[in-house]
Amino acid sequence: MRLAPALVLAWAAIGCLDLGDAEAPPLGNSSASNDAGQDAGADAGVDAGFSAKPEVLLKALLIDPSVLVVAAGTEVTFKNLDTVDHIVVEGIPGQTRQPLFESPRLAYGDVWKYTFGTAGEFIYFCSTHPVAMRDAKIVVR
Ligand SMILES: [Cu+2]
Repeated sequence: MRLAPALVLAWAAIGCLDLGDAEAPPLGNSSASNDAGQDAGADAGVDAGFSAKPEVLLKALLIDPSVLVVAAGTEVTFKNLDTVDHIVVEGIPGQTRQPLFESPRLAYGDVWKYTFGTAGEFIYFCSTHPVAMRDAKIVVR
């Protein structure tokens, strides 16, 4: 199939809008691909790639970011920026099994680091605020 350049441009623009967070379609070598690449680049990076920084902030009784994506073997930093204490625990509130990881009690400014050695998705919560701070996730690839 052969498309007129103007049609390719229009398709690229529509594709960019429609796809939004999805993967950008593989475009040809026209200038449209450069434009689309720039527009979609940030979103595609967030969706497909790793988080910019392997760091989780415990702030305002929130876990930020709620989903962190890292490569296997990454050491993730958890930092408490609240004046109340937090304890980061793998799993969900109320579970009876032993968590895969559990931080010490973190006071304001405290940092705790944990290395995620194997791929998987690890849900965690704060055991001092199990209602407000739960269902956060570390995705390890
Ligand atoms: Cu907490």
